[in-house]
Formats: sequence, structure tokens, C-alpha cells
Amino acid sequence: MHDIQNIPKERAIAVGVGNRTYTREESLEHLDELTFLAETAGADVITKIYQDRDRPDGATAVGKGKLEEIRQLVEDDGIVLVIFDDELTPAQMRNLERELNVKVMDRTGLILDIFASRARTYESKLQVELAQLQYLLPRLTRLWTHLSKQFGGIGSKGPGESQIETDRRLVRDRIAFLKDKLATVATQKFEQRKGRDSMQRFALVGYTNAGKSTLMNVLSNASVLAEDKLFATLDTTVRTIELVSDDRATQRSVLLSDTVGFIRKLPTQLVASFRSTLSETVEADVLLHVVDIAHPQFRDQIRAVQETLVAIGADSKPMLMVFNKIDAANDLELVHAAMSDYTPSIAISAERGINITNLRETMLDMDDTQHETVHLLVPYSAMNTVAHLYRIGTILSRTDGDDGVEITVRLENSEAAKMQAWSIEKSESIAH
Ligand SMILES: Nc1nc2c(ncn2[C@@H]2O[C@H](COP(=O)(O)OP(=O)(O)OP(=O)(O)O)[C@@H](O)[C@H]2O)c(=O)[nH]1
Ligand SMILES: [Mg+2]
Repeated sequence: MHDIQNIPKERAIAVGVGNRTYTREESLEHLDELTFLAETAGADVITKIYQDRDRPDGATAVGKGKLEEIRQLVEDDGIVLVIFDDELTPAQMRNLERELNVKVMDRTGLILDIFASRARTYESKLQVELAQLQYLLPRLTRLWTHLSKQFGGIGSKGPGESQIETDRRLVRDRIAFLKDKLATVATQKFEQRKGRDSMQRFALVGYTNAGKSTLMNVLSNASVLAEDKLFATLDTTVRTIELVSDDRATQRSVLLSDTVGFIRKLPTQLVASFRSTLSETVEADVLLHVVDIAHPQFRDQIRAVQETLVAIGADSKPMLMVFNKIDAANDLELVHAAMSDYTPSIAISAERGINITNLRETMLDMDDTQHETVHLLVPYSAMNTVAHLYRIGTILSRTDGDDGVEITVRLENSEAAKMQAWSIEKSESIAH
């Protein structure tokens, strides 16, 4: 309904404003990323502008002189869009649009735009619209405050207020509607997942463009779209994959999911509304954190991913760091340093198929640390527990004896702990 910000292929300027959190070099890298985002969205970035400041100017983000420089460029180069790397307040956005007389966007608006243009499934469309409206709502509120202050006389309502109130109500109603629909989708997905409860679940996570989908395809022979664009993936794909040990002695089927990538300053509205898409990640047993080791800012990217994992409540899961694109890394020292800084970790190339067998083996080992084999003697009075074990675990042996059912079963550690009451030593059971 509300078409918030649409970028046609337009000539644009990307603007970064320094702050005390990042070094100049880091801020410039972030500006490069903003440019990549803008180009992904279809804009043509003609110039990048950076200003070092302690903090952004309250009214216009950049200072007076810089603003004049931008205005001149806009005029000379036929610029129609100016994109700022940091989130602009509604007032800053309005002031800038007035001063520059062209469309002004911030990083959040840009990311929301990319998501909106890439959403394909019913679920991701609902999620993106929800995030867009949540981004819009406070902006309508502040605009209204601003207008009422400027135009409203004492005790009287300012012009435009009733229209904005109507808009706000419509937006709120739509938000409630979208949340309701998403709750239904989440319930359906939960029902679908129930049947696979006994399988170990691995989830690929990582910065956008790190190579998650490429790795998914390699491990599962799936055909998930992988391309050199930010946010190529917006939905979650789940596949069953076979893990086989090198000596072929152990073989196990596990589930692997590939999902939306993360980015620095991922809008909070997006993280919140993508909960349903991210449910596979939140419920996974083990995370495979894919990192583009050839990217100069890979450590910064790792931090951004970790922050997002905290935001969705998936930060305490066992995690294997997967340093991808080693074929493109020109500094092997750096790869080694990263591998000793982050453990457990492995270096691979998804695209060239380097070290994939080793990755499978490592996954098999990680799987083992998540599960344990327990020996139980379940009394006949608790037969529902036996049925429960069949649902949640892998039954390795079963003997129906005099005292009850003797079962050897592979369970997740937390499930195994719950079965302590019926636990018996294997030797004891043999002695019986
Ligand atoms: N050189 C090199 N490039 C790779 C490797 N793995 C993936 N790529 C490239 O990196 C780009 C991004 O790959 P994707 O698999 O789409 O990345 P993703 O993490 O799924 O990205 P999003 O879905 O956009 O978050 C593509 O152009 C891949 O061809 C690798 O091992 N080496
Ligand atoms: Mg992908």
C-alpha cells in the first residue's frame, strides 16, 4: 500500500559521516558497502563523499560547507538521489531534501527497499511490508508533531493533522493485520517441522554475500540462487544432507538450512519481522557461520553477525566458523591467524570445492558432541515415554524384558538429561 522509497536506476551520491566509533578507514569501507547496497538496489553511484566529524550535525547530518559541496555536485552531475550511510532522523531527512531538492535516503531505507524488491514468497513479502510500515510509523508521528508545532495555533489543530492521523491509523491497522498473518504462517511452519524432530539441524548463518547459498548447493546438490549481490537470499531453504566419515564407518542424515544474510546495522524492524524466516536458525542445533575470508572487513562482519545472533537469541549455540573463499584470499598468514582466533573453525572454498570432505567430517564430529547414547530401562507403566523416545531420538536397540523396556537410544544432550530417572549402566543390563 505505502510505496515508501523506490529507487529507479538513478544517478546517486553516497555520503558517509564519521563518528568516534570507527576509524576513518573503517568508515570508508562502510561507505563502499553502502555503494554496493545502492548498486544492488539499482542506483548508479557517481560519487562518494565522506566527512570526518565527532558526531553528525543535528539538522543536516553533514556540516554547512559539505552540504554546499553536495548541493553543487547534485546540480552539476544531474544527481537525483543522495544516500546517507547512517540512519537519518525524520527532521534531518526533511531538511536535507529541502536543501538539496532531490530525494534523500538512509541505509535503513535502502536495505528495506532491497528487501522489498527481492521478496518473492508470501511470507517474506508480509515480513518486508511489516518492517517498512514500522519504519514509516514514527516518521509520520514526528512529522505530525512538527507540523502541529509549526502551524497549530494555541488550542487549535494544525493543517494536515487529521490526514496524518488517518494515515497513522491505517498504518497501525495494517501492521496488526500483517502480524496476524505472520503468526498463522509461523504456526504452519512449526507444524511442518514437528515431523523432523529427531534429525540434527545445522543452520548456515553469515554476512550477506559470504557464500552461504553456494555452500548449501555444494553440500546438498540443491539449486539455491547464489550470486554476487547483497541479499540474494531472503527465504529459508531446508535440505536433508548425508554426512559420511572418511572411513565410511559413520553415516548420518542431518538437516541443513540456508537463510537470509546479515549486514552491519541491519534495521531492527527487519530483524524483528524476519523472526519467522529465522526460526530455522533459532531452533538449529549447530550453526555454521560462513565468513568471506577474502573480504578486508571480515572481522567487522563477524561482529555484525554475532550482534544479530544475539538479537534473535541464537548466540549461545554451538558454532563452527567456516572461513570461505580461501581461493580468493591472497594472505594465507591472515587465514591462519583467523583460524586460531576463532575456534572451532575450518577453511574452505565452496565455489572450488576445497576442503568440503573435511567440513562434512567436522560436522559429523560436532553432531556427536550434541548427542549422546543412553541406556534406559523404562517400566511398562510409562509406555508413553517409549513412544516419545521413538519420536525424538534414534532407537539403537530395544528389548522388552520382565521389568520393562530396555532401550539404547541416541538423544540430544538436553533430552538425555531428562531421561536420567530411567538410566541404567549398559554392563548392568547385560548382567541382568
Ligand atoms: N572466490 C570465491 N567466490 C565464492 C565462493 N563461494 C561463493 N562465492 C561467490 O560469492 C558470491 C555470493 O555467494 P552466495 O552463495 O550467493 O552468498 P550468500 O552468503 O548466500 O549471500 P546472500 O544470500 O546474498 O546473503 C557469489 O558470487 C559466489 O559465486 C568461494 O569459495 N570462492
Ligand atoms: Mg544466499
